[in-house]
Amino acid sequence: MERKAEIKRKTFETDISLSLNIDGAGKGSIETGIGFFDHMLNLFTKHGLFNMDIKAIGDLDVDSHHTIEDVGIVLGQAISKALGEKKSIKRYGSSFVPMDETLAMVVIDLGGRPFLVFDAKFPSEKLGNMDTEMVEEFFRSVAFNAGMNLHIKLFYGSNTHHMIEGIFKAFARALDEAARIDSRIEGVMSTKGTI
Ligand SMILES: [Mn+2]
Repeated sequence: MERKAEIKRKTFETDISLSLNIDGAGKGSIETGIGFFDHMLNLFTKHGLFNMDIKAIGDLDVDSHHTIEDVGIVLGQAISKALGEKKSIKRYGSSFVPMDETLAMVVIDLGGRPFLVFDAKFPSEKLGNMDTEMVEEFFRSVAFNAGMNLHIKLFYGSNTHHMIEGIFKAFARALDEAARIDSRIEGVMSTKGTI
């Protein structure tokens, strides 16, 4: 059975519809009005082998902040809903992804304790109409709404586009691993019996 979720969220700042299939094939349609962010969410969908559609209309006349933060909230909620009871999932996932001169690492625990460690600094403040400081805010929204412990570290790099792309690909691969069903796992992956 495919693990799926659909979420709609509307505020005075943003109007977002998102559908996620954890057991997808890397296909989707992403429209947030922020070109570089769409590029990153498409990479996430492809490299995690998820299916994801997003339509987000946000107050981009203010800046990219609310739209990116709120897409993160909705994606986090969708991950949590799609995973459901988290029965037989591997729970932990990690990935290193190089992109030319840069190397990114992402480590995930889907154990239900939200936390973000974000260790990355970007030389450019903007890529198109996306504020690069919003990358950290996006992942904070995802982590806290998905109940995910998320550690992101960028070891080195110089091109901001490569650096952020490496992070999103590593995030996709780590999440794909953590969410993967392992038939050897009876119930949930915890000696406590609950995650
Ligand atoms: Mn690119």
